[in-house]
Amino acid sequence: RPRVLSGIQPTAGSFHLGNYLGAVRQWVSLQETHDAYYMVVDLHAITIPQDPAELRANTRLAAAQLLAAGLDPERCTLFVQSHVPEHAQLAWVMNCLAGFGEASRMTQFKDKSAKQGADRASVGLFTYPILQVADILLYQANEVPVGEDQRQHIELTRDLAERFNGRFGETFTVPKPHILKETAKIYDLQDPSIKMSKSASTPKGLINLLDEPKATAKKVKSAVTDTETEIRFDPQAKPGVSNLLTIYSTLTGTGIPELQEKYVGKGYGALKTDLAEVMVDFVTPFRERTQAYLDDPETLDSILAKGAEKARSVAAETLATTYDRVGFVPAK
Ligand code: AQP
Repeated sequence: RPRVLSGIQPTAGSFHLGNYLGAVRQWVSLQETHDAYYMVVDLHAITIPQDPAELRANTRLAAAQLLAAGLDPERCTLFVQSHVPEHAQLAWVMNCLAGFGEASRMTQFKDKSAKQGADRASVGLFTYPILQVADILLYQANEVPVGEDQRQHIELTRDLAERFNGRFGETFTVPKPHILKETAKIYDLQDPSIKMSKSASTPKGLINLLDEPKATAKKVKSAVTDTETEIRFDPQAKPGVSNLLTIYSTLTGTGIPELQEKYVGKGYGALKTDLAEVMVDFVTPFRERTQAYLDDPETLDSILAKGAEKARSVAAETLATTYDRVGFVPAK
């Protein structure tokens, strides 16, 4: 079985619809066909200032949401990044292989550091993509299921894997991004020219899966569309309506042409009312399942402990080979 690896940050508490449709939904289906490793990336979460109690709670909350979304610990390896120390260890080696210039070209860093004021951004935020490189290479992943915003980081991973292999001998699998065209980028409901994001979206444009279903329905109903009336998938001319169609189509498994057919002669109001119902039907059981995992922290922690043990066995082997290749004397 080919291997996949991906991670999600525990920073925001609730996952948003972009995280789910762009990434987590793919994770669920890939566990059936791939040897799948999924993690809550708490090391990444401390690249911006964090409250320790919140981080601890949000890490368990993220794991609970992944299980509620359909990850099955019998079918995949689910773990917390800091439980596997090899991530930080391999990241150091990768930091020494990456060029300062190439790291400086990462657009996510530029965007995020600009928001904080460049001088205040941490060195950790700067090397965040290099830690991501280590995350992926440790597991010899063939594919990395992510949203479009992560493409540049996967490219960097490929470059560094090839550089290492060229310099020290074949060591790492060179991974490919697994990005589904339809859901690669879910857009903000109020400003469909930007991606839905926990930091850039306004509260009205961002659908958090754990919000009150009523509030979610309201956000869908007040989504920005355009001044026409026709319901047609055309991301260039009609980004708002097209975003709603993408969300509707993915959550219900109905093709976009079928949806267009269904709404011939109907207005945006009808589309929004129906999509609001679809959303409520999706988030209501999701919230309940998440809460059930949170109510049983022992089971949750033991799932994560088992996942970390399995992840470590793979990660330790890759790290040992890497240390040997770069010339470290083995510890006796
Ligand atoms: N709008 C989106 N459409 C499709 N995929 C998305 N992802 C995020 N936003 C969208 C994907 O979700 C996965 C997990 O993301 P993360 O935990 O690394 O968080 P992020 O990318 O930092 O999420 P945000 O909301 O985009 O955060 P900020 O605002 O801080 O940048 C990833 O696979 C990502 O591609």
